[in-house]
Amino acid sequence: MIVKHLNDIIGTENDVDTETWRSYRILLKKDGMGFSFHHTIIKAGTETLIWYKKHLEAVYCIEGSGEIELADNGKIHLINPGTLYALNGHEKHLLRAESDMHMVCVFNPPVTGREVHDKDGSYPLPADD
Ligand code: 9YT
Repeated sequence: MIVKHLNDIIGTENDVDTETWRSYRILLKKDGMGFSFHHTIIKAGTETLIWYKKHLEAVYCIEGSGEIELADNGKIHLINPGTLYALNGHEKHLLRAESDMHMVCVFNPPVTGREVHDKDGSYPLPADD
């Protein structure tokens, strides 16, 4: 059994801070669960282009508000506490935060640690996947 607290993650190598989001990576590939589990803060007033070509991600908002726009058709979905979106089609999208949005995120396959978006908004797969 694994037990962790957010306080065990903050300020460590599993606390990944970028211009538009900060991700506390609580469970990683090495934890052996088959997914990774993150608490992510999308920073207020930001827009992030994301396109997980090699991962599936589910995202559940627990605080804050914003929107997700699908790049293919311009469709916008509002996000507020209780909203879940699941990128089951590797959808390219723009994520905008009106206020700091706290999101619980699950990735399959799991991320390994320090991944940040490449120029397309994607994460690489580890060499053995
Ligand atoms: C919602 C989303 O994908 N935000 C970008 C960061 C990602 N959730 C992560 O690596 O934790």
